[in-house]
Amino acid sequence: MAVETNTDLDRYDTTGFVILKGFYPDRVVAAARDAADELVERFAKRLKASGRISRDHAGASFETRLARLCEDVPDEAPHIFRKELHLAGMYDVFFYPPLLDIVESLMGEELRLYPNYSIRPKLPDHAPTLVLWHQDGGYTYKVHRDGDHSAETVDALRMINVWSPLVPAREDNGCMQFIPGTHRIGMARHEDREFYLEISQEDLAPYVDQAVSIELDPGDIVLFHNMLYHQGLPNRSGQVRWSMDWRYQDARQSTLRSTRGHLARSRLNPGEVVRDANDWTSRVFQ
Ligand SMILES: O=C(O)CCC(=O)C(=O)O
Repeated sequence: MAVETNTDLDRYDTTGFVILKGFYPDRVVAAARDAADELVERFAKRLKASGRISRDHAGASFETRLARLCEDVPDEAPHIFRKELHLAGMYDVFFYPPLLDIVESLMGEELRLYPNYSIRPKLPDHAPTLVLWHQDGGYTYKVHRDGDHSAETVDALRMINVWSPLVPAREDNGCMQFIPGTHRIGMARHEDREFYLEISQEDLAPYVDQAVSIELDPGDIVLFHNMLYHQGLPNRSGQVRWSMDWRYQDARQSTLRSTRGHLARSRLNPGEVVRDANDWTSRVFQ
């Protein structure tokens, strides 16, 4: 499979994505990894307290500890962390000024952190973390029916997704794959599978041979359009593929969900913008 290296922001409109290598300084990556570590520690403490595990694998590496813990309690394996992300270490990731500058240049100065921000531990060979071919808009249209919105309304959302790994992401451990240009072809039909939606074979087949793998290192980010066809490959390695994904939206639009997100930049409502890490940790997922 071709590994894509489009780093040209001017091609974002055409391809629907851009890779920015070495974007975050080491301190931001380290703080985000510490946040993820903290989530694992809380998970281990909860299992220990309930007597479901006898060993907390505290000496295991960041890349392996969660997998070791889950070997004993596979039914408890987390597939995503969302509400838990109001941690200081995540503030610099989501509200990093150079990132907001780029997003502002693409989408304007009213920016919301969309109420869909995640840390994903993709465990080895673990179906509940294997995200199938989809458009994010497919979930907004089919799953989040909080509003009575049409496919066209979803397509008109001005939104930019960001994905960044906390460990090197390669084809063998479940990197992302995109199909360039598919953000321009409108809403695909999405079918329900056991854990996720999947674009129907009829809508996927004409494009799937153009898929590219997005191999990234910690500190790299990829920005992509929320209507782009994308998937995460299976994790065939023995370690956890840790990653973060989040989205910004033009804050003048509705989220089309009952949750409102948090303002990242605004001239219209400056008092509501998340001010700093303390402000972020005092807020909740909404
Ligand atoms: O991380 C993955 O494997 C999938 C993430 C994804 O589909 C997304 O960020 O929209």
